[in-house]
Amino acid sequence: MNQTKPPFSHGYPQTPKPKHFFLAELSVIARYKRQTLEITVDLSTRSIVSNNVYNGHGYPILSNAEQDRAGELPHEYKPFVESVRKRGLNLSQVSCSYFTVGWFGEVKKTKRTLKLQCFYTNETANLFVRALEGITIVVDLEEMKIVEYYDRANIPIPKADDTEFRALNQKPPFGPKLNRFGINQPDGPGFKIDGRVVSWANWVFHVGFDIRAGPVISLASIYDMEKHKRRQVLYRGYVSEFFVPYMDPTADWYFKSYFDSGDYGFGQSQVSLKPGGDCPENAVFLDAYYAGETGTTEKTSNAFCIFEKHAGDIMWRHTEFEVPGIEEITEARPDVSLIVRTVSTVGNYDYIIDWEFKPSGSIKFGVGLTGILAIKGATYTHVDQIKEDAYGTLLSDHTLGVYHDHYLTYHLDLDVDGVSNSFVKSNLETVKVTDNSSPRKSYWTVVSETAKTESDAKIKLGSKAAELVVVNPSKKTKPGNEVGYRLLPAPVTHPLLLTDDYPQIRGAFTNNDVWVTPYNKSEKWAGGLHVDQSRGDDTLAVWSLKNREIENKDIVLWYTIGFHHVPSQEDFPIMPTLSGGFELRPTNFFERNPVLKTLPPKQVQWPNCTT
Ligand SMILES: *[C@@H]1O[C@H](CO)[C@@H](O)[C@H](O)[C@H]1NC(C)=O
Ligand SMILES: *[C@@H]1O[C@H](CO)[C@@H](O)[C@H](O)[C@H]1NC(C)=O
Ligand SMILES: *[C@@H]1O[C@H](CO)[C@@H](O)[C@H](O)[C@H]1NC(C)=O
Ligand SMILES: [Cu+2]
Repeated sequence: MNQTKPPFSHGYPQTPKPKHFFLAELSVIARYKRQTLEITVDLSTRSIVSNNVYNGHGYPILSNAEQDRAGELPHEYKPFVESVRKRGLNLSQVSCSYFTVGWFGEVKKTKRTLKLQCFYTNETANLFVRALEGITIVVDLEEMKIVEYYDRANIPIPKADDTEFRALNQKPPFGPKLNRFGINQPDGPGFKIDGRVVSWANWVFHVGFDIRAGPVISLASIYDMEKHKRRQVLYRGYVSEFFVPYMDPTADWYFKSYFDSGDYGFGQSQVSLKPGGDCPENAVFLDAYYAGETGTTEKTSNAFCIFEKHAGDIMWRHTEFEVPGIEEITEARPDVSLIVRTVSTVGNYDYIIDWEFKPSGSIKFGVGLTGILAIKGATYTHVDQIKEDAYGTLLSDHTLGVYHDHYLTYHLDLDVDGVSNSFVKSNLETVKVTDNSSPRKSYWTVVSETAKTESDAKIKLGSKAAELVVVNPSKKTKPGNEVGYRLLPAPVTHPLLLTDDYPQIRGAFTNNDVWVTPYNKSEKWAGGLHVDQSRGDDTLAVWSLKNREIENKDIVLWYTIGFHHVPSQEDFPIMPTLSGGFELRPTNFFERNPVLKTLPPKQVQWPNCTT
């Protein structure tokens, strides 16, 4: 296998577009006659280069179409129809959703199955809050039929009152009232889109789409005004896996530990963005295309929005009183950034993924969680009735919001000013003053250490103060610092499951916050290539056991941002966005502040306005 990657394009889009970049070879994963095929197609000759039958554990992403078919099965299944009748419900108002089954220590190869959970939609569009608890339905996806069915309990179905989220079904009073807001860009948008290449301010990058990863940003480079050239930053970045384990070990819930990229396809789950709500009025939209179940073209229109964000923040400022002869100096510059936004709605949850480019050279990664909590029906109507572990927060009558986590593992193939990079841990260490040379007893200093192999770069944040920098050891600034980009992580969120618990074996790529691996074309998916029912034998945690050399090489930084989620009543019936994020920030990459010479903005003249 060819391990070298295509060259980075300088001056994109000034130089001709390298056409062979992504489309010389295509890899296809198909289910055919109950087998998983890994096919490589040469597009130039339109021929199949290789065709392997995959015999390991795990299955490919489920297609939307087969999930929908599975969800219809209970309506024709007599025992289920009977369960619905027994509960006094109207079958035509029952809707079943699909949940991957995971792996819990089975030794023999398991069938390709899916579990269904059904919900009641009478009087609400918020179907996920009205679960028919106690019913287990297992579907064999190859036979497309129900192969296991239990109806264990008759737990009250949470009521529909106060669960509606559509404006048209809300009753007054409305509020809080928010005044209208307009965006005026008298000079037009500051960015250009040429095909899928976006140029804005000093940045140029490519916006790609993948059925599994969702948005893929590649070939991001920044123009250096002093060096009069475009300098490369990121070869490719995307969310490699998205692990969501729930914390309820009971019969109907224990298996709920999803891998939203590998199970459902984070790109396949992308939804059309709504102008004005999802994206501001100055946004431009792009569509996404992927192959459907039978090779048909599936389109998600408005799957991306791109816009300049003027959030009222300060890019930099200073007030100076002390210059003799000058009364007071204040220089301030407003901040602007360029956002590429997508939303993936994976069942109940909506995930907002923002890529934010700043003229200062920073790339900020925004993650927003909103949508509907996973709700468990329960007998309780008050916390005083809860004597045992309820595995969640009681949000309303018969309504538990189950505890869970969200972990997004980003694949960040940085190419800082060139392909060969190193990973440097700059530890901040306390030094004791023992020789009475200073009135101080201590200070801290920076002790840098370059990671030689993968094991040097497995980082669990929080125990030590450290700067984590990807540097180019062969490129130095005038004062001699190695040019680099530093990771500014999110608040530390470590997995709390035991490492030998089955979901955590499959999600072992979250055991460290940071990993660094040598670039390998085959190591794209942190949870493995075939994740549905995987057994954790193809994860980032396994690959990196080889402990390969990573110094002065083409390296990939893997970073996991996590959220422990203890639901609260405000998250019900729909969650105000919970936001998190992290940043890649230039560190000795530029000779000085790259936005020093950004001029103060000109006053905008609003049309039909007098002051
Ligand atoms: C069941 O629900 C359907 C669809 O909402 C409705 O048309 C029908 O009248 C309902 N039947 C009963 C018995 O309530
Ligand atoms: C649907 O909801 C309405 C209002 O709560 C109720 O009167 C009706 O009985 C419900 N129908 C069924 C079949 O559950
Ligand atoms: C690349 O990754 C694949 C899959 O993990 C592995 O089999 C192969 O040995 C790797 N190659 C190198 C050079 O590490
Ligand atoms: Cu959550």
